[in-house]
Amino acid sequence: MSAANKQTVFSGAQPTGQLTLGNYLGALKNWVAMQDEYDCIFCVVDLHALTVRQDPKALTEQIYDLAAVYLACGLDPDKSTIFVQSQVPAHAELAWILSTFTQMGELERMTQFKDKSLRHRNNINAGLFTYPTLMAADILLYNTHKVPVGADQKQHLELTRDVAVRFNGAFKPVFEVPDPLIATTGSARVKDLQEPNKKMSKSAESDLAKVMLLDEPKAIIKKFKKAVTDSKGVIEYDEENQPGVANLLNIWCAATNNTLHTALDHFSHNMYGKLKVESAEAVNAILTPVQERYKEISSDRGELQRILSQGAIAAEQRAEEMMVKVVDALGMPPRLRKQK
Ligand code: ATP
Ligand code: LTN
Repeated sequence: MSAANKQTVFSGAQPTGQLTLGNYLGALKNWVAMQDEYDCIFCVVDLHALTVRQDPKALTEQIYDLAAVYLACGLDPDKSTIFVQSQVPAHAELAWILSTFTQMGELERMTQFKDKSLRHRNNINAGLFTYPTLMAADILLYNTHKVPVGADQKQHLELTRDVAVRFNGAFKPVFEVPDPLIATTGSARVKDLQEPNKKMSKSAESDLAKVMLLDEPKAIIKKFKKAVTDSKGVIEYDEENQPGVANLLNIWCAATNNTLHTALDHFSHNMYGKLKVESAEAVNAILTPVQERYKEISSDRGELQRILSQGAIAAEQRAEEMMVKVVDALGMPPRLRKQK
């Protein structure tokens, strides 16, 4: 199928530090699988990362690092558009416009805003509050049909849809109204290994809580062995009463592409030790090749920059086509930038 007949997919992650197994199983693994069927656009959302204070030198490294991880996981610049958000200024421009179509009350309800303002009490900046309007701009700029994300992003996607419908209703149908694509299995919400009621997050303080994509195999085994379970001693799937065991089962399923049914068949009548070790081994089997590719890709910064510039040029052209329609709908003078 040619790109013209394919539906468009957009997704992104923030360059706020190394990715976790949660990012991989909840997002990246699914992105890679969509590249043939969809016209895919994958972004390093560096403007979003500014909502938490970043050191400039570290931010540069984190941006290239994340792009290298994208490629190492299997995102392919020959199939998909891969770029850095700040290199396409239309994202920030449309975000401003969309912020005027978003109510304060809607933004106040966002759980990510509430969580992050609790964690960064001395820097509750306006960008943290309007974060979802920038995310809506990312998505709506490209006539996106599908947005593959982890379950934590569902609320932001609902807001994006509401804003698109509101704008279209006020003027004319300019934006495609996107659908979220959230896995129905446990991989959409990988949990913290120490506090299995919380999502596994890059920014968790405890090292044992999160498995990083670039962790050494030995460290991964150690983290799984120390994962918090319970005192029941039976392997059953019960998210409420045995969240730690449920999380390990979900991770094993996602890493081996097995169903929960198979997992329960395989592990019932066993002790937690076997579940922990086999989950760690399954994770190592998928991460080791990613780590090898990452080493190779990140050693050539020039090539990485070339790929990202090529992606940004392609993205910019598409974004500009949308901005032409947006300013027209709003009644503002035509864009001066040349269309290619
Ligand atoms: P932070 O933890 O710093 O808030 P994050 O990892 O949640 O960051 P991103 O890097 O922007 O944020 O997330 C990239 C993608 O990974 C998103 O699609 C998000 O839904 C997904 N994701 C993040 N954590 C998990 C998790 N624990 N389980 C499943 N998917 C996740
Ligand atoms: N908020 C998202 C990252 C993100 C995103 C997007 C995801 C920014 N813009 C557009 C999908 C589509 C997160 O995962 N924390």
